[in-house]
Amino acid sequence: MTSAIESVLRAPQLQADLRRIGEKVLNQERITPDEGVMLYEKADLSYLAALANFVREQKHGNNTYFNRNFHIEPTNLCVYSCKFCSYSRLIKQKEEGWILTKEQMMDIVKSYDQKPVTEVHIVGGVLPQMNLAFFTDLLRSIKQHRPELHIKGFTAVEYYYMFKKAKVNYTEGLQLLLEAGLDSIPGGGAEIFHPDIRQQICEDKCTGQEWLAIHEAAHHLGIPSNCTMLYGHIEQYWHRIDHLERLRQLQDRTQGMNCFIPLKFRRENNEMSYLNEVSVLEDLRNYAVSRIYLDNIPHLKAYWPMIGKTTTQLSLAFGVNDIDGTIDDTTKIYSMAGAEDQNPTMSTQQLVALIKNVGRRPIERDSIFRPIQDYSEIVFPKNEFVALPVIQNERSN
Ligand code: V47
Ligand code: SF4
Repeated sequence: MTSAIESVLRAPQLQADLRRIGEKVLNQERITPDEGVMLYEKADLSYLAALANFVREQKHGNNTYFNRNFHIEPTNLCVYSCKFCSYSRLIKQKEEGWILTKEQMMDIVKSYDQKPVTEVHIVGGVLPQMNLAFFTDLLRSIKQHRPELHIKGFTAVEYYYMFKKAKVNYTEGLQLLLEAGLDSIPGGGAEIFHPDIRQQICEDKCTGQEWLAIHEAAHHLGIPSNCTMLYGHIEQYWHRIDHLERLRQLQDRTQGMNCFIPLKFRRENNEMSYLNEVSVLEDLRNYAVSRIYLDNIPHLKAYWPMIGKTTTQLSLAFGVNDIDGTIDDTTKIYSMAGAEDQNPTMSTQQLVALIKNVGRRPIERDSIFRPIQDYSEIVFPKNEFVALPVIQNERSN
């Protein structure tokens, strides 16, 4: 039987340079930066889908992952002034924001005591009082209260600021947080690494090189991380490829990144509201090229609170194999920036249905992508969570 990729490669009208790229993908060879740009600029969406889906199925078959998580956003005030961020305007405009105390954050953790969540994702604005000592204390308290809860905490931007203030180097700072209970690092703060764009959209926070160096230091300490790219604003395709190339090179050195998450620029309530948002077709194109280009990063995530549930379903045909988690209405980053879902939350049952409805296999995973439960054969009783035996020691890749 001919696979989808083999049939698109045989299409007589396919341009020779695009066919060569497709053959490379079929042979599992790496594509070059110029070929990456060419895919963005010239390839049909259907061609990209065939190539990206091939890569996705080589890596993960039909498996589509999600987890059960909640967020803590310690503050929505920030000393930095990223133009795309709906948080940063708050300090300038002296609007009311929130700053949570450690006790308030522990109350959020405790409110999940009876719930089967596996991960807390901590990310927020940057403030001087939220320093290294404050966060090591918070992590210790979370681990004391619920040792098995995975803490995915703080972007490289937050680390850069807190380590500088504490006068420690990246390794020393990360080591202190690791000892306090940090388990992994989320992918935020990467935006677009290229200085020409970074200067225009977020000039005062850490550089692309500093972001990459912090993740590299974490990987050397055995702390895994994710990575992101903020796309669909003033960047051009070659800036996106430059970004993906820097991530691919880091991953070649360390193999420390689990997952890449493209983040679509949303325009409400920020200083870049004059821009239009890119279309769903562009979102899908971007997922596909990312999947093809990042041959060494195992997982590609569609973050559903940002792009919405329908595009998330579509993305599963364009290379995506992970859709993040239940979230439980605990993040405000995207609802403040104009995402459709103002109160993002999905039950396990809804996540499973979203995946099954497009013919994929729903698997609950832990934070480092080890399978916990295969939901493909599970029928949910109405409005009930079913506790089931877990998959033992099986890795997803
Ligand atoms: O770095 C801020 C982005 C990021 C906007 O690692 C915006 O699993 C679009 O990194 N439009 C933080 N994006 C969130 C983040 C993240 C999210 C989900 C999962 C993971 C993970 C990480 O949010 C920031 C910035 O790139 N952001 N404002 C905006 N208007
Ligand atoms: Fe601060 Fe992060 Fe927003 Fe930039 S993106 S202003 S660093 S919260």
